[in-house]
Amino acid sequence: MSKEYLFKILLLGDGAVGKTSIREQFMGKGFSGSYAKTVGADFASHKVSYDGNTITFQIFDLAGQEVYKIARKAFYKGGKAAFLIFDLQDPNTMHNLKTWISDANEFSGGSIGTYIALGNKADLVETRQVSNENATEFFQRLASELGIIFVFLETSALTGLNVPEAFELMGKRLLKKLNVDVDMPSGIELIKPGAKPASPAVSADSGDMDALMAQIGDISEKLSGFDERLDAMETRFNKLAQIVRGLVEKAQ
Ligand code: G3D
Ligand code: MG
Repeated sequence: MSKEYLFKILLLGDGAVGKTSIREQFMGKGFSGSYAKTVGADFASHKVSYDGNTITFQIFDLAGQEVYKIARKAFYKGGKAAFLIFDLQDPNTMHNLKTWISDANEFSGGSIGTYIALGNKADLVETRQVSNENATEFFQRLASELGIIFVFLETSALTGLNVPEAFELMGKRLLKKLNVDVDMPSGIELIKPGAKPASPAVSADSGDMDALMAQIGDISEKLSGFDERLDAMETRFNKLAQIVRGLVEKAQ
């Protein structure tokens, strides 16, 4: 049975990075219907279907920096997720995303829980100034600093590169948070908060320990996959690791 979902998502980022172009690319050139200019923000809605689940994306796109300052509370209210958009030609637009996130947190009252970063204008190869590695490093640092999970994709609103994919990923991440069973796109890497310190080497033998290690192995495997229930699993993982450390100490 197919169900219908409605998600308000925000396009955040400095002027001219390509927010409006990305939205237009996603909605198709010919769209004309549900589009209206509101104070400070453009609003459009677009319906798509993934694995039998129908999603209406309510897409809010800033219309201009100045007007936006007046209207930002209304703009962020009820937002579930945000695309953090920057221009691969301009590192400043990437660094400024930190401010966009803190604004989003403050003005949405914490309702925005899913972020996908888009390095846009990937088609402009000659003038590119941010490498994939630099961007990944930047978001890794930001993930650790803010305790947020990111996905980073390179897009081009001009050629359409990764634009439908970015919305599909966003839709599916949001569905997954609602415990809807969806197939996540393959090959997507999550950028998660800080690497955990390595567990101590286990040197003692014990039947109990083997069983515990098997569980830890199982959980580690799941952790490396795409799973929004990361926090709960990490807590379980850490508890089990603590028990194993206790057993190792006893055996020594
Ligand atoms: P904004 O909504 O974030 O302010 P826009 O940005 O969507 O208005 O885009 C700003 C300019 O960048 C536009 O050019 C637009 O055509 C261009 N642009 C957006 N995305 C891309 C992209 O992926 N590749 C290339 N090559 N250009 C892009 P103009 O000249 O109209 O100002
Ligand atoms: Mg715009």
